[in-house]
Amino acid sequence: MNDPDLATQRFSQHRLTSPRQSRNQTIVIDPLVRDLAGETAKLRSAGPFARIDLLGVPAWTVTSHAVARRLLTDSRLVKDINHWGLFQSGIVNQQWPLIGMVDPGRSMFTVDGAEHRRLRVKTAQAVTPRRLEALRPVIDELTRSLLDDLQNLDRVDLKTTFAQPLPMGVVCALMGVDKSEIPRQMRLWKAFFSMLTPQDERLAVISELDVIFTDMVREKTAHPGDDLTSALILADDGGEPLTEEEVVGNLKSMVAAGHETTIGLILNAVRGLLTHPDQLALVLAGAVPWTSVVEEALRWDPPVSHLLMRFATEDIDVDGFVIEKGEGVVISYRAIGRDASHHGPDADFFDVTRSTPIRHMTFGHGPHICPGAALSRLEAGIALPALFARFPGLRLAVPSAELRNLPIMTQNDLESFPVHLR
Ligand code: STR
Repeated sequence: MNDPDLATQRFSQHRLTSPRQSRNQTIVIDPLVRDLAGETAKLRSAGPFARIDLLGVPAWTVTSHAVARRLLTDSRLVKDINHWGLFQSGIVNQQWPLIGMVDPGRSMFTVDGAEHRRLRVKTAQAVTPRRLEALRPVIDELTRSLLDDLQNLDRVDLKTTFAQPLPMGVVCALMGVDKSEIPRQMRLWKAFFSMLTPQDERLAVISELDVIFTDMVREKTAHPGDDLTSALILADDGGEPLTEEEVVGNLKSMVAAGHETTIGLILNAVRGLLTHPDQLALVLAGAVPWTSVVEEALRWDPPVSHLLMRFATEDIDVDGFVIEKGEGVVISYRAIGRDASHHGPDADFFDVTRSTPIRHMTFGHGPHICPGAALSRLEAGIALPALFARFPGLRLAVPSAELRNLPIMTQNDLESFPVHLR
């Protein structure tokens, strides 16, 4: 179970190469994320398109900001897995460990066009400035109480004590998931995302999550509350109301996306600052706003390394490069954030004083652009200044190079984040 090679070996039956594909160099994405910086560099030098191997399954990835921007509004690239040739032929099936990332059931994450607008509009509408303002005191209060709990400690894991409980607490409050459910949510999503979880166990976790969320939607249908799940159930905009499956799908997506990504944002921002003390000093002196820290962390070290997946409904010619009908396309946001033709020759450097901090595309682009972007900015914008105000002497308890990524192929999240608070 902890043998690092197991995860890859199990899927050797999926290994396949067509003659056309084998002409290209293939970059194997490491399921255990042992060298993310090295992987990003390789992808960048192969760009704007790179052939990648996802546990034996081939796909294209896009590593160029400009090309990704074009493709993300191209209606010939869709999210419905039924357009994937390797899925149609059965080569990709329930045994592939990433199936739950690509085929999580019907939700705004998996449909396009008019159907997508119908599924998405209520969720996106709910994350309005007004709803966010209503959440601000919740975030303030949770931040304060987590920091209070750390008050008399010195060496702690900032992940389990702060970066993780904050976004999970916030998204559960937003969606109406009961507080008592949080430990179980954490355990299930951890198993869902980890590439070390055996596939039969992951499929059981997915079923368990489906049961939990379906029960919750039934309960809220009978007794609506003041939460986004109830709002999704009740929403009446003149169109077809969302089905139970659709509400469950959106709810699952929001809980998954709303915690796993924001953990990475908070930790990666803290790591950037602690490893660039001159820049931290500028921020603490008020010379650089916290918003610039958040945007630079999003660009330089995004919480999402690779976004799976889109499928070509017909051949798509991008400047002479053809994505063939039925092929799968990944967007590699971490490589895109380092695109020198967009961010300049210093793209590889963390620099909170950049004059164009917001030009990154880490939240995506086009119809599927992250509906939680404003919420994550709000959370990080509260959490980071509060953390450094409370513990101005905050420092890493291990060398930055020793921080390990979680074995989550698509995400950029850390195993733990040991710090000294004073
Ligand atoms: C996890 C499993 C599930 O039940 C529903 C979804 C849909 C939304 C996905 C989520 C997934 C995995 C993490 C994602 C999220 C949308 C944004 C988030 C991909 C597949 C990111 O990491 C960008």
